[in-house]
Amino acid sequence: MSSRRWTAAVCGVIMAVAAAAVPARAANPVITSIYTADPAPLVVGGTMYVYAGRDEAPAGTNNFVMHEWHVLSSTDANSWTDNGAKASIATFPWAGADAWAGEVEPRNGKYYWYTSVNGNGAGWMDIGVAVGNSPLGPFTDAKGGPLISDSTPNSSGLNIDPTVFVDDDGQAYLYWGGYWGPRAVKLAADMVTTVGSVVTPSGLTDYWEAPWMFKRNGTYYLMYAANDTNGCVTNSNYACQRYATASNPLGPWTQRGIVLGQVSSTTSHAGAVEFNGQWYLVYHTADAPGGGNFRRSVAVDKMSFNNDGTIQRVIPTTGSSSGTNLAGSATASTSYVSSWESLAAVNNGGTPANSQDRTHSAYGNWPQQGTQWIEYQWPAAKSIDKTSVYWFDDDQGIDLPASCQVQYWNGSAYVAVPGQSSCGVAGNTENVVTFPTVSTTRLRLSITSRAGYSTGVLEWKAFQA
Ligand code: FUB
Repeated sequence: MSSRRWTAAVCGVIMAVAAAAVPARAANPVITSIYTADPAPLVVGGTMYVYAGRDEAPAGTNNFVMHEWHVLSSTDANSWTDNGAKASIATFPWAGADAWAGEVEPRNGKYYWYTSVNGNGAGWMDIGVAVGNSPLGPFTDAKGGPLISDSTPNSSGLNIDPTVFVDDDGQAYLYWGGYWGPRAVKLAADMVTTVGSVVTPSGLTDYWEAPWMFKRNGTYYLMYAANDTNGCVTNSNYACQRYATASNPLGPWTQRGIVLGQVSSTTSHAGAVEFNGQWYLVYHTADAPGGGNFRRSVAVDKMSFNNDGTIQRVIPTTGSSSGTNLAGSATASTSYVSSWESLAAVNNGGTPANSQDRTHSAYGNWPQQGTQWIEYQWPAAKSIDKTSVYWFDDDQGIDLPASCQVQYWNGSAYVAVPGQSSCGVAGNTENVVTFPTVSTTRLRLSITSRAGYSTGVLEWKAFQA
């Protein structure tokens, strides 16, 4: 089982943002001007809106830093606009941090925005609800306090990730929960009051977090993030999207399979919506330039159903992400790292000022000499045609190397990447190596020291072809 814990980020002063719409390019990720996560789609008329948290974590920060939610929009699911922050922690006067996942549900001409937010009181995460008169707001707190908190009887171990669904008979349902704890409760017609007891839905096999509820042809679907290694992920720090179906909105549910496999970010959070006659899956990855587990980006791909109502697995498209540094989404390993140095330095996105700059930490292998290596591994094959390395030189036991070579895993062994340009060993600069594209899950940098010295690296990048 995963040992992940979502660490609360320190909250700063929240600034109200009145941003002008920012046009974006087509292809995934759909927006790269900011990092966006936990998307929740909503179709109103001819527009698809996507409500998403903003990942603000600086490169190298291993916590969520999230203060506000943005609204993205598109009229063709291809070209996207960032309409700016339409809600923030300041929308909820009783809250103070962690603008995590949310979803907007329309009712009676109003738009109810259910969010995960840190209530800063007893317990940790709560579910709040804001209301607005249009899909773009303005939104204000609709309740004056949490709708769900740790003091709600039978609440989840982590009260996050609300999804709200209004059935054809007008009954509204709220689903939520993290830490393997899905929960559901009815909502009153006012959309801000719960009705009856909180129930624990049954049949959501391997449920981890991030539920998404919808109905199609009379069948209820509940999609959710799972992190089992029974076909879902190769490493339970990651997640996939499973789904279940039911003939009743409160279950019991039957798990049906995987909609989306493991993505490049550890978290996986998705929503599904029909727009202009086509179903779409909206999810997040770490695929944007400089992206990572806390610097995620929204992606959109088509989703299809089989005749029997089961969902075909979505094949993520990456569009024109050529040139993206893939290192942030890789798991790094090494032949040796000194106990006081940090392997995490190599792919934390730092920009060294010079080869002595430890600002973003440093990888070093003192007292080893001769040939050592660092390596990246991805859960799925990447197409790579360039790397760059910034060497660490502490003017003591670690010096610039004598030579280096880029290698890749060919399925059975590490071999030199064919046709690579010279692997540079200069200090105070990025040493770029180019080569004909290789498709691989594992890339290695083999480093040979100068006699009497060890070697080190401040940053190693691997670029998508
Ligand atoms: O973005 C913060 C949290 O990460 C969300 O609430 C979860 O669903 C996961 O994506």
